[in-house]
Amino acid sequence: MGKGKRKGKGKGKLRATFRKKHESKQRVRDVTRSFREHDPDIDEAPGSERVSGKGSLSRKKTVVGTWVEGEEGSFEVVPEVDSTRCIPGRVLAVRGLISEVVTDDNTVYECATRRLLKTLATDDRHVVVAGDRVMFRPVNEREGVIERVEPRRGVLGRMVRGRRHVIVANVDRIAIVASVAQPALKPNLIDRLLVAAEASNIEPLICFNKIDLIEPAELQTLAGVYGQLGYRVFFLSATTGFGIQRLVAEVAHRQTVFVGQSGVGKSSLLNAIDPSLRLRVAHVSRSTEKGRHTTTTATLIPFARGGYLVDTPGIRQMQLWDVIPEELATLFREFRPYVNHCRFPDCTHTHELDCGVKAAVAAGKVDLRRYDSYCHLFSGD
Ligand SMILES: Nc1nc2c(ncn2[C@@H]2O[C@H](COP(=O)(O)OP(=O)(O)OP(=O)(O)O)[C@@H](O)[C@H]2O)c(=O)[nH]1
Ligand SMILES: [Mg+2]
Ligand SMILES: [Zn+2]
Repeated sequence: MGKGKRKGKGKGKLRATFRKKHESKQRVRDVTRSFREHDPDIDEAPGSERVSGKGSLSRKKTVVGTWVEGEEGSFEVVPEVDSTRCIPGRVLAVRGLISEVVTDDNTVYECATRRLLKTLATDDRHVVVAGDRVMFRPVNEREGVIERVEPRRGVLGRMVRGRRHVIVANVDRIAIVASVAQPALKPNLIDRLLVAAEASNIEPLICFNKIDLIEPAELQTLAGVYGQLGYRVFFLSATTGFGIQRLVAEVAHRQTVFVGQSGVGKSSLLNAIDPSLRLRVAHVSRSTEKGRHTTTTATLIPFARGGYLVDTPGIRQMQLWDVIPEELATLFREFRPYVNHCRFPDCTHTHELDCGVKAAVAAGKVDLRRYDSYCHLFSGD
């Protein structure tokens, strides 16, 4: 949404530049066309917008909205909507220009997005994301138009070719799924995802899946390190059902997103948690030991025991966003007691002399492998 520096809540106005309608790229799929039959101007809802200028390529409008606190204390404008015509809902999945929105009474609508929202958005591609809470205007029993996206909390995202990519919004748990074999365990990827969880203030659950493929004792050291840091660790097998009950108790009544490499068994775990889901799973190809991205878009799945489970496509690597190098050390929670012991206030804990973190590693107080992970992330690997 339109971001601003305004300090304080209340009414506000935002000037926005609008593309002229003939430039709109918004002509896909029948559902959009059917909206146009009902309402040929779906992108420009009347009422709170006034056309206040004319240009050959664009024009400006004054949008009346409310300034609200958004992510990390920034303020954004949430447009006013006609509440007599709109109902609240939650976005289950976004497929192209169409979002699947579920209402409180469990009716699912296929929704287009009002063009105003696209204009206010700082990044075109993520006007609406899975997990968003929205206000939408139904046009019939199964289609509607999203008029407003509420400010997000608990956003999981990553960088894709230098751009911010929101995977899912409004979650309160990140289940970091790793497989102990096939594909091989990658502890550095766990650390990377832990940093993402710490940065977005979402509680992580570390899930070691496919425990049936190894001797659990082989995992004690690694799991012990995470356990000592206060992270909750789960040994799981989607195949045998091992550990699943404990995970079920953890995700009930919560919004939990399952992330991890392709083929680690995210969809399989969701099927084990709720066998009625029957999500598609795929065989990991033997030659590459890589999955083939069976799941293609983040999807919220209402959980019978309350809350939502979010299945996501596998990630190959996770480029962090919004983490500046100086911040990284504080996202490794065990470094925090030592960063004040460095001789240089701007110590990066990599090459400097008299570094509190390196001293802690040498003294065995910080795990060496975790420190290596930090160095990899710091160098931008
Ligand atoms: N042995 C064993 N195999 C498992 C287990 N969990 C999943 N698998 C297998 O691992 C493969 C991949 O599982 P998926 O659930 O599709 O993996 P995913 O993480 O959802 O993969 P993407 O959707 O591509 O990201 C399938 O062949 C599953 O049968 C497990 O606990 N033990
Ligand atoms: Mg999957
Ligand atoms: Zn240092």
